[in-house]
Amino acid sequence: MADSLPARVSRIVQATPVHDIHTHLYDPAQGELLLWGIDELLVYHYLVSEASRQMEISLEHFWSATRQEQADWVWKTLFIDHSPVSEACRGVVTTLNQLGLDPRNNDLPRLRTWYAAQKPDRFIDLVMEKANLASICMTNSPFDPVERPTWDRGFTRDPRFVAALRIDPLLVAWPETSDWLRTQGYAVTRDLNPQTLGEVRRFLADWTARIDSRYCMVSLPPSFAWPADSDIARLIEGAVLPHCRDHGQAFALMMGVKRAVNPRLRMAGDGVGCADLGALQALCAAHPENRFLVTCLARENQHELVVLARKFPNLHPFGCWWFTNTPQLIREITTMRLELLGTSFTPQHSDARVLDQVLYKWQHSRALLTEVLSEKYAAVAAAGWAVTDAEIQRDVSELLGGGFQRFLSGARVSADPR
Ligand code: HDL
Ligand code: ZN
Repeated sequence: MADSLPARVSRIVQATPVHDIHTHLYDPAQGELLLWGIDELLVYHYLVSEASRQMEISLEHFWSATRQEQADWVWKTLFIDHSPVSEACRGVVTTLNQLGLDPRNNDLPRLRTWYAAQKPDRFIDLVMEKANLASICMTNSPFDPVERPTWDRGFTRDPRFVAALRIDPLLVAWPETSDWLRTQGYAVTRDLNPQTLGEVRRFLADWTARIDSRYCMVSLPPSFAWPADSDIARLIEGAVLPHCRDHGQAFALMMGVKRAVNPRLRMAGDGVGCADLGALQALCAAHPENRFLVTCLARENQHELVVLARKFPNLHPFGCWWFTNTPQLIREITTMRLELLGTSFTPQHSDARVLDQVLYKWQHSRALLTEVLSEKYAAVAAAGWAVTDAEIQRDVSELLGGGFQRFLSGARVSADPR
């Protein structure tokens, strides 16, 4: 009996390698920066914020504990004392299951023993094969005092790990960052005059070349406005966008994050706010020769983002970012995008911080993409257009990174399924 439509879609989605276009993973040659293992999985900041609501100890006690003790508290709180029904908890279960480990019959010591027996290089290959990843895009920051020395020392790149230049401190903390830039040999002042903007462009060009960056990225608060009489607006207009034009780079905006809403939670303390997408509209309209990759953190911004993408071909929506990376919102957002944009967007990135996480983030996302795509193919078949497997493959390749790669290159999209 011929495969059902969902079965055909599932087979193709599972078999198509994905370009993971935004993660916090690192090249294996960058050593300890690349996190993996059960304790790192459990102290993921998504789980820390969830555990902090029900943990028997104070946050101060938790932060004073060792990583292993922290992992013990998260495991007890979210998996033993309560059922792991949240997306991040289910992710840990999926990850262990994908690794052939039954979390119900493996207590933490047994899981730690298993992980301790893994050889890092072999484990990386195993995880990338199982998750069927074509490439992993890192988040690389010249402002990170731990990461920068790895680039100063230099290392042989693993071609599976590509770079992206993260520039938040440059844009959201200009006065202080200008002082740091001077220590790096860039003749900038706090005043954003032509000389300073030129030196900022030299800094961006130097690091773009150094890491072979695929794009520039910044996360922005809900208050971000453009145009505006502000340092960030002047830096974007006078340095970042000209740099991107000169170097064929897309500019990725991650909009709507409220940093340190609760500082006591440390990395887990960030929140969300509705961004003013009028700024994005103005940027896309004023700079048609620049390419903008955009994801929004607030559910309330998603429809306006999709409508803006209909108006501006230089705007490429991507991902269900962070607090929208839940089955309910992934279904809603991906359906909205397919219904208004067809396949001209990138539905997902993993945002993984721990290598093992790509196992769950892509298993969960592939299942949801299969569900939503099958529904759309069935609807258009009922209207009189049944798709072929070759056309499904063309579309899925587009959605799982092909469209993104073409958008980065600036080429028009024209895929012929024959
Ligand atoms: O700013 C970002 O890139 C966010 O993804 C943050 O890193 C956040 O902490 C995160 O990991 N979200 O998934
Ligand atoms: Zn991220």
